[in-house]
Order: sequence, then structure tokens, then C-alpha cells
Amino acid sequence: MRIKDLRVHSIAIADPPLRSSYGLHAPYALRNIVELESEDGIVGIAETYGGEGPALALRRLRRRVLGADAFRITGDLLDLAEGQGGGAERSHTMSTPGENPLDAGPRTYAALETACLDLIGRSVGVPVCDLLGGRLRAAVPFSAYAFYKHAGGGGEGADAREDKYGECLTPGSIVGQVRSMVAEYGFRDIKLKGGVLDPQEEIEAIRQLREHFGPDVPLRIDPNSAWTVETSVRVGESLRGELDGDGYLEDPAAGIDGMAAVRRKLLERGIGTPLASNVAVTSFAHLPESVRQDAVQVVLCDHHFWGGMRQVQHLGRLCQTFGMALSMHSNTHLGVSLMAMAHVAAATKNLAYACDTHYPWQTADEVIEGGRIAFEQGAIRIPDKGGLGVDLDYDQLARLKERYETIPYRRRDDEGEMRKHIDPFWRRVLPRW
Ligand code: GKR
Ligand code: MG
Repeated sequence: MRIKDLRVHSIAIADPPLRSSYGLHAPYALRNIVELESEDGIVGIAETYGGEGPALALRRLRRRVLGADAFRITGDLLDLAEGQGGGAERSHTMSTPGENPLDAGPRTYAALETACLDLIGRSVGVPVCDLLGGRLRAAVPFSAYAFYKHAGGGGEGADAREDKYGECLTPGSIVGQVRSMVAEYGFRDIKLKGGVLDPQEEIEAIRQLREHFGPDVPLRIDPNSAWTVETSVRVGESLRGELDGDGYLEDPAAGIDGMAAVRRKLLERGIGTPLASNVAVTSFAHLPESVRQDAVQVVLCDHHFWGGMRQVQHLGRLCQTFGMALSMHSNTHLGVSLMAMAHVAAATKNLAYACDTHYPWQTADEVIEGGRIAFEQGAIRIPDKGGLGVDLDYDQLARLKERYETIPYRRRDDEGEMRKHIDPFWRRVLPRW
């Protein structure tokens, strides 16, 4: 099946002012939508990181992709999935997710692989998860993803929106935010993005979440490396009752060495809370050292930057071999990514946790036919259709492309947004506490 055309559409979607240790989300998040069209007119789609860099990297492959066989091109391009320097230097500690040039190759490859799998799946009438070896689950559970945030639902000027959560910068408002998300989507697990307020405040937020939702709802907190080893251990000690069981402590301190030190000190105190990571461990090259030091017990996969869906399956198998668990990371995304995440999660063994998703944070914009995808009791059911199971709504795509053309944003810069809107002197300092 020859590929006749590769189209890349840069879009902008309204995004609320969410906070993390990286800074502040801009009023618009950027995404790129990829279309691969075969000679017989079937179109495979994918969604990936936004802005100019990722779009250009995909367009640069045009010559290699046009005329190639959709069943073989991902084999021919496999070297891209490795990334520059084999991945050892690549991390998300200092660079905002999606903005590290060292993982540009795996990110580009992942977008093409997803579009190829969608194209192939549509052409033979088989869902992507079954092309990947067969689904292990028919529905994929996701977790509620709570964020500290300022008021508003994103957008700017005449396009500025309100959201139902308002400002959430206290433990009580975080509980309110999660209550509302759980009621609307049916999530059964909760993750709090931390690294924003004094750790004592964030400890209190987790305690109040536990108090409100009870011990059967697993909790996680992720400060994206904002804490020293000592602070991480203090938080781990304070929250041992809340995070133990099916929860985890995600990227408390920076780097494999930092995570390993936290782990050692927690174990010395008899605290077995697993440490998870999508910051210290972001490539296969990080696994040997991480395993050697027992730095991370849960690896967060994400086909968007791990080099695609098949690499995520390899990762799942490797984690199982070395006694680690697998969870799934997310960044701001729309429905094409959500479905891709659900398909790869459905076909990946050893995925023991509900996956992260930012999907509830984008309520107004969507590029797929039928609008927003519905969660069933916190899970996404794999549709009985070929490929990813969703089609593009070309009117919505045109609207979001037009918006991209009218706004100045061309890459994610959470630190710059912090300085623009919250504190003109803000810098990302690690560790902060
Ligand atoms: O959306 O601000 C955000 C998150 O901080 C995201 O960029 C992270 O990559 O959610 C992610 C994480 O688990 O670290
Ligand atoms: Mg994380």
C-alpha cells in the first residue's frame, strides 16, 4: 500500500492556566495532526507535539515517505526511534516535555508509526491494538489528573474562556476540582501535579484527597523534580499511608542518582512507596543505571516520546523482566492522541496503573468527528472499527489551524508564561524546596 501524501496540520487549542514545576501553561496549547494518504485514498491519522519544530521534522521526511509502502516504512525509518546519541543524554529534567531536541527523532517516528498503523488498520478493518498483537483489555482505565491552576479555561482576548474549576491553589479547591472530575468522568485513581506550592501544602492536599475519597482510591503526586532528596524523603514519610498500596511518588527529585537516593532513604525508614518517573527515565539507555540503583519502580511510558507504540510494548516487557511496573504519562492532547494511548495501553502487558490523561482539561476544542470522546466509568473502550477508530472533523481542523495562524505561540514555554502572567522574575530553579 503506497503512500501518496503526507500532510501536517499545526493547530492551537485553548488550554487553562495550569501550573507545574516547569511553570505555567500558555492560553493555547499547540499540537500537530498528521495525515498519511494511500494511493487508494485511505487516510491514516496521528496527533503529536505542537508548534514549528515537530511540524518541520515531519515535513523533512516527506521525500522518504512519499511512494513508500505503509507496511514497511516504519522498518526503514527505525533508526529515528533511537534518538540522538542513543538516548542517554535525553531527559525531561530541565527541558519542558516535547521541547528536548534530543528526543525529536523518537517523537517524529512515533507520529509516523501511529499514522501508518491507523492507515493499515483502516485498510484491513482491524483496530490498532489488534495489529499490535491483540488487545489484553477491552477498556483502558485513566486517572483524574488534578492541577494547581489560576482562574479561567484558556484562550485570549475575545476568545478567553471560563472553566468550572476556577482558581485552585488550596487543598480544598483541589478536592473540589477532583470531585467534579470524578463525578463527570468516573475516574477511580487520582494524580496531583505538585511542585507548585510549599510541599507542606501539597502534603495537605493529598491528605484531604484521601480523607474525601477514602483508601480505595489510589493517589499519586508528581512535583517534576522540584524537591531535594531530603524534602522528597520528608514527603514520602509524611504520605506513607496515603501513597502506599496502589499509589506512587512520581519524580520527586532530579535524575537517576537523586531518585535512587530517595529510594534508599525511604527503604531505610521502612517505607516501600514505589517511585515512578517520566523525567529521570525517558529512554531505553536510562534503564540499566536505573535498574542498577533501583532508582525507579514504575516507568511512565508515552508512545509520543518513547519512539512509538511498539517501543512502548518493548518497554513493558523490559520492565517486567527487571521487576518494574509500567504506567502511562500524558501531556496536553486531543482525541486522536487519547485513542492512540488507549490502543497501545490495551495491547501492552504489565501496564498495572490507570493511565494519565490531560483530556478533561480541553473541553471546547476537538478535531474528531462527533466531538469529545466519552469516558465510561473512567475508562476508554476500544471501538469496534479499523485503525484508531476516530475520524477527523475537517471543519474543526480548519478552525484550529486558523487559530494557530493568528496566535504568536510556536513552542511550549512554561517558564516564559510564568514571567508574562504571574511573576516577571520567575525562573525554574531545581530543586526549589
Ligand atoms: O502538563 O504541565 C503539564 C505536565 O507537567 C506535563 O507536561 C508533564 O509532562 O504530566 C507530565 C508529567 O507527568 O510529568
Ligand atoms: Mg510526571
